[in-house]
Amino acid sequence: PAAERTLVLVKPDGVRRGLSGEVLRRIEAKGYTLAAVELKSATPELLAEHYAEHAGKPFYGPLVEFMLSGPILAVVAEGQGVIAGFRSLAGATNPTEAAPGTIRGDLARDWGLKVQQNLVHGSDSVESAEREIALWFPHL
Ligand code: DAT
Ligand code: MG
Repeated sequence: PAAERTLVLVKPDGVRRGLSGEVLRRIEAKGYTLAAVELKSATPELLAEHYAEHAGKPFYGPLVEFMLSGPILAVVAEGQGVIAGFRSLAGATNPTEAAPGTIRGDLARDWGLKVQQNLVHGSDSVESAEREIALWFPHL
């Protein structure tokens, strides 16, 4: 696989639950490198761009509201195949369906919660990764 960079976000539920370090640990344990790590507050404008592909979907409003509910740890991770590799580490979008051993499978829950509270975001393609890194880290 090619050397790549991906955008990882530890979402507000992950930061609130003190799981930022656990997510960083799993990224590093897999052999990826941390190129940037910064605690940020999202804005509606930033999220409108970040989640542009989901605009108009039924879960869009609750998703944006949730992403504004607290600080987010924004991370750029580097390594060969890291875009697909981090999505494997993250597991399926729905925490109930995410396999044990994955970040979402081990650590996220959705009893009484919503699918959007699935702890992490990871870019899904080279194009998304470049676009999302430019949004969250304009100086990189
Ligand atoms: P992923 O984050 O696995 O790339 P996605 O890009 O399809 O998933 O969706 C972005 C986020 O939106 C996802 O992390 C959680 C939320 N979401 C997706 N599908 C949903 C659904 N059916 N109901 C509620 N939230 C959903
Ligand atoms: Mg996605």
